[in-house]
Amino acid sequence: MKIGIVCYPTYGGSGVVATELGKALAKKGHKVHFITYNEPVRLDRFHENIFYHEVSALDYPLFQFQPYESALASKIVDVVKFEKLDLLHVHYAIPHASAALMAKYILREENIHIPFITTLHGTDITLVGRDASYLPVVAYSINNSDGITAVSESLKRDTLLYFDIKKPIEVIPNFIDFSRFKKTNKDHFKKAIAPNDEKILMHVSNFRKVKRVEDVVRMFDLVLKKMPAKLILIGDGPERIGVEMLCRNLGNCDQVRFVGKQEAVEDLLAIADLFVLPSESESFGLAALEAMACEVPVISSNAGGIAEVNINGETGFMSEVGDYEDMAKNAIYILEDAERLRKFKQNALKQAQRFDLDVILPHYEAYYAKVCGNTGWVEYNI
Ligand code: GMT
Repeated sequence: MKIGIVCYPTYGGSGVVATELGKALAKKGHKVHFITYNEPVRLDRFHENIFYHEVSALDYPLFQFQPYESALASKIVDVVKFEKLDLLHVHYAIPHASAALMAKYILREENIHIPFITTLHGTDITLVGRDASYLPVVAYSINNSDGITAVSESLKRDTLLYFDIKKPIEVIPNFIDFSRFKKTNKDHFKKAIAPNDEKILMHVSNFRKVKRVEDVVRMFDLVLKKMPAKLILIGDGPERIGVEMLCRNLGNCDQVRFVGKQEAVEDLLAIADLFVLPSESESFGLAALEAMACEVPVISSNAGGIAEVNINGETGFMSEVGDYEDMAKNAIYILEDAERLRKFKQNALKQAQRFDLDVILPHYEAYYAKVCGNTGWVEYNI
């Protein structure tokens, strides 16, 4: 098939899922056209079946806000026509679904039919999309998508709760590429970070409020009172300064390391004993899945779709949002017994295998075929 993928090119769940999906589809012989305002960060090397089309929005002094949605819709029209795409797959509803819908309507005037699938990722529904400033457009463009997928059952429920959706939503969960995310020996990192064999706790996020990174630091502080430990915080974002201040106030800065955005997260996950994800809202929790693939158990909140990934008492533990004391208690329980920790690590890997890319990718391909009605794209099929 010739597939157009519209996504955010930045670090972050939806962009990562879209890019990894595109790369996997390209490997299977599909021609994948990324349509974004920057080259996606995970699109790091040349592949003969991957193409990149940059959306450039003309700036003009009149614009207080650049009309990106119009520029994107125009680019989609151009790429669909010129590259003769069979299908568009847009990730994160805002503003990608409405831009795709506008492009679809424009192309219809020229008798070109382009189906599009909208994949809902999380905050496009739970936080931003349901805000009155976007809701009518988001609801309309989801309802007029040719296919809708959500990354978890929980997100599907939330979508039906917040919007009047008239079409079926297919749940296709996030996936993991085990050729990249697996436990490897990084003893030299471990020695550098935890020279006295301290337990290593880890957190990866975009440091937005919804991630509750302060809870990570607070729970870690309680763990520290029971055993020697180190905390590695990966990522960057608006909350980072507040989190750094909290470490100073708690006096645990020597045990906490902020490493910023990292390309090779898997190299750091290889030395972690526990992953901490206390989010207030989380449609799936791809970061937790990446940790589990590297055999790292998860201490998390029970928000949203996390329960579909982290199995309470098996692959880690879940607590109520904000209950960092319970999170610390659970962390200590796992870490204080070597055999218990080993078992949790084993379970984490086993659970992650359910989300293997090779298992999930065929679901997307089958859904593409269903949405395209098995017509119109067969000639390009490999
Ligand atoms: O977590 C974020 O803030 C990034 C966000 C995104 O859309 O880029 O992630 C969302 O999509 C991921 C991939 O589907 C999910 O694994 C995350 O759980 C989800 N984040 C939230 O729901 C907060």
